[in-house]
Amino acid sequence: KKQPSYVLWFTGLSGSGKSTLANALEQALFERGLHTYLLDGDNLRHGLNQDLGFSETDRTENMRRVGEVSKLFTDAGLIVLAAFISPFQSDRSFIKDLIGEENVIDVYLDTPLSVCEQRDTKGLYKQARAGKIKGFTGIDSPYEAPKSADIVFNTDIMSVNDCVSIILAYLGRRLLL
Ligand code: GGZ
Repeated sequence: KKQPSYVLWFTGLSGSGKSTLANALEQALFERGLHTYLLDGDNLRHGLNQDLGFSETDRTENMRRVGEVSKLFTDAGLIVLAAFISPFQSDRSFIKDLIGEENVIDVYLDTPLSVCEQRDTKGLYKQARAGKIKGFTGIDSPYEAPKSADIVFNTDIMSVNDCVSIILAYLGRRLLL
């Protein structure tokens, strides 16, 4: 049986839990015999997008390229998990137009800034507050919250496992597993 192919698009602040959740979900999909590919800021910004910074123009270009790559991987029959801050509504809409609205499921990690900042796994918020990083999302660069995401989680009050179960149930209902 041919597996369904589509994009799971994770959006949210730095430290909101996008990569953690995308990784856990990828593992669960793998265990179901599904073929996936995970794209995130880490693997793309070190390679394909190493020429891009964090200006609004560069973030938009980051999204455009990620969108095109996601489209190629879905054409190849994979489930793509894309984890990017993707702060701008217009860029997220562009992705849906490019790949087809019905083929993109957006998962909004609505974790409060205060919680992301407290986690500060890489110490980036601290540097942003100190003015050592300029244009940091949530501090001095905007994050436009999605108004109609398919799935919304606050990872401050939800465990990774619960989030994974909810997404799997959602995908099951839409016959995407
Ligand atoms: C936001 C930044 C910045 C600035 C470096 N603003 O927590 P992280 O470290 O691992 O994830 C963040 C990552 C964001 O890359 P994306 O490609 O997801 O961003 S976007 O969708 O906006 O293009 C963070 C790190 O890069 N980082 N500087 N100024 N995040």
